[in-house]
Amino acid sequence: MGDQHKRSVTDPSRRTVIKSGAALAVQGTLGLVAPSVFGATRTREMPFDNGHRELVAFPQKRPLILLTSRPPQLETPFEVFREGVITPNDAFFVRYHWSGIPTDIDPASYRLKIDGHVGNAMELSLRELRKIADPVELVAVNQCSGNSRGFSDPRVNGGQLGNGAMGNARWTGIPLRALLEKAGIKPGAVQVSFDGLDRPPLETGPDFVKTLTADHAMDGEVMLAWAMNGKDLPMLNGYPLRLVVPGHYGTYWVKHLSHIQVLDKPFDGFWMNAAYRIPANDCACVTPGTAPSSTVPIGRFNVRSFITSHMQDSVVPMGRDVIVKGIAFDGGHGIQDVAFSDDGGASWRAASLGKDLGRYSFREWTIAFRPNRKGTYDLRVRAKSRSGETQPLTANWNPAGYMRNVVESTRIIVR
Ligand SMILES: Nc1nc2c(c(=O)[nH]1)N[C@H]1C(S)=C(S)[C@@H](COP(=O)(O)O)O[C@H]1N2
Ligand SMILES: [Mo]
Repeated sequence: MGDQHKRSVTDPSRRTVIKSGAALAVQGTLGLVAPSVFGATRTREMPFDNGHRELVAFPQKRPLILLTSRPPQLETPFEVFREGVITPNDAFFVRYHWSGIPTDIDPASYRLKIDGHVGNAMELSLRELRKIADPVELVAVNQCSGNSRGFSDPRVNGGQLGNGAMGNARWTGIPLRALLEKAGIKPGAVQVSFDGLDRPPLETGPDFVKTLTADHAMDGEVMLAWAMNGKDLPMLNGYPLRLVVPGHYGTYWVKHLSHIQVLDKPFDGFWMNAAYRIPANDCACVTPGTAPSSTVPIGRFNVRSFITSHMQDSVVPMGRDVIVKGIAFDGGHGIQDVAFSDDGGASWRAASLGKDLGRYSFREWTIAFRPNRKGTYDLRVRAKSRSGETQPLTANWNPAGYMRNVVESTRIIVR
């Protein structure tokens, strides 16, 4: 897709670059055609019923697991997480709700509108927005509420995802608070709503609009981000500007931001009041097959950990150290420790934690274990956050399949 550096809005040569027709074509145009044109290069079987998937390469993306093509919903193949704790842009998952996604955005004419309960409503170009505050950087995980939903038992409706609807990136932008202050957010503001350039295909569908409480929006951590891992956001991940809501589920990370509205009364749109709600209790769970009596909007991630060095049924030799590695993360307290078991959870010992990239990032962990018999081993990993939260040993269930964080089991074969 061309030289990413030339496409960066941080590049001083941006103006000349985007004036040339060829550069514009890569900068602001997805060039979206039927995904079959890119070819289904491979297929894979997710480890649950009806788990047959194609791997398809959309623009700016390597082949990813195709859930739907209109709109694109793409899952990261799990082996990508073995490449490192930062998820490459071209492998980062993609989630949309409506097929009316933008495929062609001119960064020169793009504007972000901010209005509502503010003293000075504004419409800002990218250049003006970037001048509001010094840029900040944060490594943070973006994870879909329905990540791992396909493992729900009993099965639930919704995209049947494996564990790849998550990714960890270094985001660059400005604090949302700086913009809200510049716009003169007024006393009495209770919520802030966020809308992007995508639209439902029919007027009757509810536009994808999300809200944060005014306090959350003003916490100084929520970001308006234009770059991901040092490059422009890929079109499918929200070019040219998206919300980054550290520690919170992806549903709040609105892409292609176009309109921010400060509200003096609670928002009552579909995507807050009907969708993305969880049972109003500590486990966000109910007895499988039942409905919750009351719900609240989904919020922060619970704690999770994964083995990334070995896939199910990997074969390793007997009598030699096996280095097992993986990742852990939570909703922002940071990882306290990661316990590892090579005997299906009968005994546990502590893994070593890798470099700390911040409390919103994936945290690498590693441990050596020496299998001394042939046969299968059931490897498990269980993280604890600095708040003391740990992963459950049996899966919690809710009707939308949100927030799965059970201790996973990876079987390996020793020969
Ligand atoms: N404009 C817009 N932003 C959106 C969505 C959407 O449908 N439209 N989906 C949200 C959901 S549910 C998730 S999980 C994240 C996924 O971010 P990604 O596609 O960059 O991985 O985007 C969020 N932002
Ligand atoms: Mo999501």
